Amino acid sequence: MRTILSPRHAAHAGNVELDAGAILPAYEMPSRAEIIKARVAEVGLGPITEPDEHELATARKVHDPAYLAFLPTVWPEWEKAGRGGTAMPYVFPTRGLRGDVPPQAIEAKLGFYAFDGGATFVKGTWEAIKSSHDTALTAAGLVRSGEPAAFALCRPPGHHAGSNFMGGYCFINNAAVAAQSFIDAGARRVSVLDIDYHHGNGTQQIFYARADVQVVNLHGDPMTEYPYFLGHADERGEGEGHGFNHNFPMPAGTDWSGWSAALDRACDLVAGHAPDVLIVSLGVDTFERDPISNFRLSSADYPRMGRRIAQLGLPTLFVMEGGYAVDEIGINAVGVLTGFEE
Ligand code: Q9C
Ligand code: ZN
Repeated sequence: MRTILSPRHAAHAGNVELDAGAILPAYEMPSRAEIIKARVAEVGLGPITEPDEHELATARKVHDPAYLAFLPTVWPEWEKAGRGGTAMPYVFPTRGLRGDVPPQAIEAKLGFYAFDGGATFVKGTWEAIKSSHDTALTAAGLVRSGEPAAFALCRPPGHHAGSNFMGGYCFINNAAVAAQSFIDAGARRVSVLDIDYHHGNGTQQIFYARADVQVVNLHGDPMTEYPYFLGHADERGEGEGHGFNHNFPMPAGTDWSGWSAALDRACDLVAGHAPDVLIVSLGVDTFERDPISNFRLSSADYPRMGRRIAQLGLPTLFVMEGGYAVDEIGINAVGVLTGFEE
């Protein structure tokens, strides 16, 4: 299968994050994409090409246009306010505060459009966000034109970004934009299977009231795992979307036996939806040595998961999400893809 990757991802670099009482370099760093790219080349998965430019019109159907318009303004406004370093939100309109009046100060706008401090900006961040969005849409176009599968090597990732919020290293929800692009091109049903360690809270929120895009999530139990405030098993969708959202929260320490049982159930739900296309939100932070996660999958498990997904027999778009064990991220992410192609 073809891999789409933009060199512009690398402009999103040098960010810091708050972690366990300290300010550390962000775990989401450029080498992640470069190591995956190197592994794609090493195993000969297929050609690696750059994305085409795409308008934000599709993104405006899954994100609030005002939120999308805000993203490119962050760094210029941050600089105009005399600041440098990493632009990071730190005040949020939580329960009991007003969340309906967009403020003027840039540090307040950041919090207005965020659920945590984990989506941070440096000078090149918007350029990288846009290139990641273009990567997803370009790879989606390949699947639309008949490729059995494609790999969108998106960076930054997207599944924590909701209709009007960023967080967890995510700004534009690349998988959601791709799903919308398939619907706009005539697909009647799409499934998003999110296998990142963290619950895809943004993807769930975007499609929660929709029956056309089914969302199935496998993840760490939000009682103890980030992003905490969404991802419980009783969240089934609302209105027309009721029955089209499925969550499989699992305890810390889950290994292949428990995880693969959930994957089997998730795949049965996808098959039941009979989608025209499957989008896999591909995170490999389920790995046993991931520095910020608590599952125990081994490198040998990733090809197994690819094989199970391939059994669905669906046109499949893989969209890169998380994974922070950088040394093994190439072996693990590409392992899913080679397993899929076997
Ligand atoms: N500061 C994705 O995998 N941080 N995002 C956890 C450490 C947030 C993960 C606490 C993790 C976000 C795309
Ligand atoms: Zn994750």
